[in-house]
Amino acid sequence: MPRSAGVRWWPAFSALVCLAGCGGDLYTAGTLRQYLKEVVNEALNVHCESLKQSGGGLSAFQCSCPAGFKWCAGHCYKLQEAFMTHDQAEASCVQINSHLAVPRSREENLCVAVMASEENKWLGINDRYSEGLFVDWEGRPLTGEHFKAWARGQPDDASDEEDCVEILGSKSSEHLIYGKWNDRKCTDNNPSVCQLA
Ligand SMILES: [Ca+2]
Ligand SMILES: [Ca+2]
Repeated sequence: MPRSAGVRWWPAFSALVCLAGCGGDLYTAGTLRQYLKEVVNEALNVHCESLKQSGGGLSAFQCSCPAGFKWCAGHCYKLQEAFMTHDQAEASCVQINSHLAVPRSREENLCVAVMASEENKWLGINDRYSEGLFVDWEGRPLTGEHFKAWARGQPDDASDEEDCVEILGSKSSEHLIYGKWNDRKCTDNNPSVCQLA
């Protein structure tokens, strides 16, 4: 990537990541949320265009996603607006050669959060098989060093029946914060986000 492209893109994105990680309460402001969404999209589009114009090789290729998917922070994501159970959502992702999204950094979490920002969305994380041991869709444990974004007091396995993880939208009750994670009953219905590897 030419130096000029990196200089133009990185400071803006870094600032947004800081907002995402350090100012959780700011998420509750609808205007800021919309601003974040627009600026993130603009910054990523500029970054990708720069790579493509400079013949950025593998990096430019990674900016290209299949139809319906959107590139963000190195991955391709697709919003599934239909409300489905966790199992139905994962099966729907598999049909388009993807899986439910598993954010592994603040940047990736922000990418998922800004899609359909008002709704809670299923992630590819669950503790169905061993209570309290959260694993990704492939069964790999989210170890201590794995990025996590639990809302305050979560996961709480409410009524001993919450084993699937959602990322919270702005419709969440006030003690839960936009962009944070909550464990929820797997048979509840949510939109969801698919992610290509
Ligand atoms: Ca549980
Ligand atoms: Ca919960």
